[in-house]
Amino acid sequence: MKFCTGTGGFTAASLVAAQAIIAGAAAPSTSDYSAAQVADGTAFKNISDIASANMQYSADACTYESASVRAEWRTLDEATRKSFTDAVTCLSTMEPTHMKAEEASDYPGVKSRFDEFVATHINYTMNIHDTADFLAWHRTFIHFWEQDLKNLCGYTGNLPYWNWALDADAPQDSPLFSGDEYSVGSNGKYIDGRSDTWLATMDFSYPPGTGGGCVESGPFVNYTVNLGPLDLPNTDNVNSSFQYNPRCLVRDLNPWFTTRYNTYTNLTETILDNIYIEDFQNYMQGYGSSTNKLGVHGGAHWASGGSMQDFHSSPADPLFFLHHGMIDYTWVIWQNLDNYRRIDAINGTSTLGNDPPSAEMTLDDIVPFGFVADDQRFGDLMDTTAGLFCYRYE
Ligand SMILES: *[C@@H]1O[C@H](CO)[C@@H](O)[C@H](O)[C@H]1NC(C)=O
Ligand SMILES: *[C@@H]1O[C@H](CO)[C@@H](O)[C@H](O)[C@H]1NC(C)=O
Ligand SMILES: *[C@@H]1O[C@H](CO)[C@@H](O)[C@H](O)[C@H]1NC(C)=O
Ligand SMILES: *[C@@H]1O[C@H](CO)[C@@H](O)[C@H](O)[C@H]1NC(C)=O
Ligand SMILES: *[C@@H]1O[C@H](CO)[C@@H](O)[C@H](O)[C@H]1NC(C)=O
Ligand SMILES: *[C@@H]1O[C@H](CO)[C@@H](O)[C@H](O)[C@H]1NC(C)=O
Ligand SMILES: [Cu+2]
Repeated sequence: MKFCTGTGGFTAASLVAAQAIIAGAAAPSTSDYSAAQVADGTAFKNISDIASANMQYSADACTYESASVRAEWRTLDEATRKSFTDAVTCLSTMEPTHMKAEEASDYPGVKSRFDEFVATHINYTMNIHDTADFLAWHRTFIHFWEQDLKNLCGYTGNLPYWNWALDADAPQDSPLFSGDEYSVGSNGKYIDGRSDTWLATMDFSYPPGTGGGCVESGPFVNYTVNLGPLDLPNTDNVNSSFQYNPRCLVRDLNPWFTTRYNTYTNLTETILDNIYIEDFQNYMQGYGSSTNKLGVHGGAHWASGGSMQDFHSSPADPLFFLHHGMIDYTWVIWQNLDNYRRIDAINGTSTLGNDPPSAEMTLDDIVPFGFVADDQRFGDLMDTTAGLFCYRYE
């Protein structure tokens, strides 16, 4: 069901519910739904609709009606999907736009505009994960990438996202990875005979996925990844952060991760069981828990395989931007279920796990975007219908 635009399309009940939340009533919790509703996506749809209804009370210049709408990949028509992946290929074959000639020797792996995004994420990895600005930095990073697809490569749609909860049972069977020309490229070619991988930092081992080799059909079959990996298991990692290391795009879709970390239950509990921003951002990234070691964020990264598993260079796979669209959508719902308290809620410092210790961030801090774009004031990155942004999800 599409959500109607304009208050005329709302039922009286949803208006009352929305106003109750604006007035400060508690956001819904998991106990408002049956386990079946949490597991099958019904509860997620309901809280997404409540958050959308709340967004309509925004008094910003960007209105609910004027906001651009980011939709799930499989709901896009074929022409839009193809124009999106064509624009990504355009970005990956375009000269860098921000790196100065005298900087090129410091960044030997930066060959394209797309690589400037990857290099910037590598550069700031330790300052944008498990920090106060994890969500805001990645929101802004994918926004600038979306703007480049439009402004530099003629894409006329909006950034699509990947709702992995729809594919949690078997991501390898998802239409996203069918490998036809309207997909985001296939899974990696299946590699037989691999053994389990022990992840010492996580204290668990996981079985090989359903691919493991190069993407074999679809839009990114000829794609060249230039940067990374820096920290992958079972791989020849680079010896310097920005080393030139050209190779194919590898994927290894793995239901072992998605069934544990990316189900509708996992997604919905992330939003509903975490009232405070420090708990919400920790739960989503899998920090501070011995049972939830990856969260929905880490789960889909590990479930994708290849570059997506590399902490530093994960944006090298265009899938990163569809995954982080879903992460941003999750935050947008969380924020708008109680927008008065949550839009500007932040907690934490600017160093991963506060190691080395750094100051608590404030909304007046300047957040760096390296070769991507101008640095931004943190407080300007909190509301998707104000400042730089004017978009919503459905
Ligand atoms: C969400 O679910 C509740 C309880 O079933 C219902 O009263 C409400 O109308 C729903 N809200 C929306 C926006 O669908
Ligand atoms: C990939 O490269 C091969 C060999 O150059 C070419 O035949 C094929 O059309 C390319 N496929 C795509 C999807 O660009
Ligand atoms: C890193 O250096 C070692 C030792 O010289 C080399 O064997 C390895 O291939 C290098 N890794 C990459 C990705 O270049
Ligand atoms: C994710 O949800 C599944 C059921 O859908 C459950 O078995 C699993 O324990 C959940 N994972 C976490 C980390 O809560
Ligand atoms: C951040 O959250 C922690 C844990 O709840 C809390 O102790 C701390 O006071 C919070 N910091 C700020 C600045 O609110
Ligand atoms: C990397 O970080 C340094 C220090 O903040 C900055 O001067 C440089 O421009 C950054 N490079 C990229 C590619 O982000
Ligand atoms: Cu990241």
